[in-house]
Amino acid sequence: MKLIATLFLLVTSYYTFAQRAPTPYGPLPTATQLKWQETEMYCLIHFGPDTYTDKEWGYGDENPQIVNPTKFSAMQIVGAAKAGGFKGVIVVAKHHDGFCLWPTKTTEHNISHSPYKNGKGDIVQEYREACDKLGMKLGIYCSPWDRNSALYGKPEYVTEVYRKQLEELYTHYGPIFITWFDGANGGDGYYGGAKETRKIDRSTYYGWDTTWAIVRKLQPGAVIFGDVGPDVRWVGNENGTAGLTSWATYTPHSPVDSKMPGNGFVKDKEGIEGHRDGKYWMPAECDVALRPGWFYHENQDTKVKTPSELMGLYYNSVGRGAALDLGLSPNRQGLLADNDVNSLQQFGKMLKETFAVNLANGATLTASNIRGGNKTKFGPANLLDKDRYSYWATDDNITTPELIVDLHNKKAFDVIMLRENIKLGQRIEGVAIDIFENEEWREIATATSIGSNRLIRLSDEVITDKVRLRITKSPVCIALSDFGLYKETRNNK
Ligand code: FUL
Repeated sequence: MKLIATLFLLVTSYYTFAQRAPTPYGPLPTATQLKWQETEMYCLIHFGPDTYTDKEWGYGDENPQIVNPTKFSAMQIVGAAKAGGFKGVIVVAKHHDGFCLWPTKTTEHNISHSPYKNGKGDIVQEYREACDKLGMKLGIYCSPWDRNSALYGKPEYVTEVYRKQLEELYTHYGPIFITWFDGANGGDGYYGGAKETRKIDRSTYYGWDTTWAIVRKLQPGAVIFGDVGPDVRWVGNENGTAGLTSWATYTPHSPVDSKMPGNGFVKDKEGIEGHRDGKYWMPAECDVALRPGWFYHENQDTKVKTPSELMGLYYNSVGRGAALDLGLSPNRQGLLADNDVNSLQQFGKMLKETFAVNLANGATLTASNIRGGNKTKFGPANLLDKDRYSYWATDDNITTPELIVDLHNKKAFDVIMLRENIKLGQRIEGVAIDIFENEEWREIATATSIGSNRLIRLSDEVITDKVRLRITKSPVCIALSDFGLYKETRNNK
């Protein structure tokens, strides 16, 4: 009897072990960060006095009367973003010139003093409604630096103006998915007529912990973006490009050892690659404008990025586990110009066509190891089921497994997609991909960081009926969730 009981115990503990998911590795994303990772691409819309003065940074003395977008259509703008495959828009509700696109109680320098809709306009609200109609997400950027405010530089600006503006924006416009904090801070400006240079201590002035607490309280579903995160980091450039190696983990470092880092006060170039041993889950966002400038300038009408250029940016951002945040610039009428609309539309089409069919679907997958032999839970079939969180995992001591993908027929592809189940952290540090050609394996690509999404774009298409994925480096057993092979739709523009 005793023997049977012991055997029973042994068998059940073996199966319990076999069912046990791998232990998570390193910092992990929160539920809001996971949603943001899935959002992948959104736009950042700059419109305001600069649109009318042809500037990028208004001084703060602009007359609200100049802002009059007689044909403003949030539907046209958000609709063009949607056609481009973007899932949301971030509205620049106030830029450095201090002009507020919503009728705020905090300053006279706002849309209600412009002729737009006879002073009854609320552009933030119009974006909210367009987003709701089109199934798009809304985000908000309210510039900390305010070149109009007489109080800028004093503590009261932060407590009585800036934080009150955030409270208005986070209270009256429904749920937002991201709140965007800019790093450009302090310098010369109008400042209520003082017309002087005001410097602030970028490390302490905004009291970021207290400011972020407003987001957490009023918009718990929003991630916070900034040079120092805390949820999403700036990538450290405005080229739309994360590092070829880009870790989701990061520790913001201050340029001055004795001071805390802050937005505009961080070793920002470290954001390009992140840190493998970073203390926080803080993936990168890559912001880049569709035109050379963030605001509309007529003389840039012919310099709109082409669909192919946008495709390149997509690989360099989303394809490296980061997000793509593309700047859009409505013109003086309050519309996106034709070139911008066309480029977005064609880019959206290319993207959709490229990723419509995973050429690995229907393949036979053979893994060198499956965790606990449990095919259903941890087998490689999970790589093709379109669920970002079901995954192929190996036993704890197996860190460099292989997977053979038998496509049965010869297929041509030039993009490889890999994704980890990031609920278990970022685990893999190196992979190699081979194709079977002339009766032997030939290596065609290698990559380092994988994380939420990794797209390897080959310079030329390859044709094969068998692909091999080798995990070459991982500190712990793997948890890979997706494998894809795609043929890119290219055009010459
Ligand atoms: C920068 C700002 O200074 C630019 O004007 C623009 O808003 C860009 C998105 O962020 O830091």
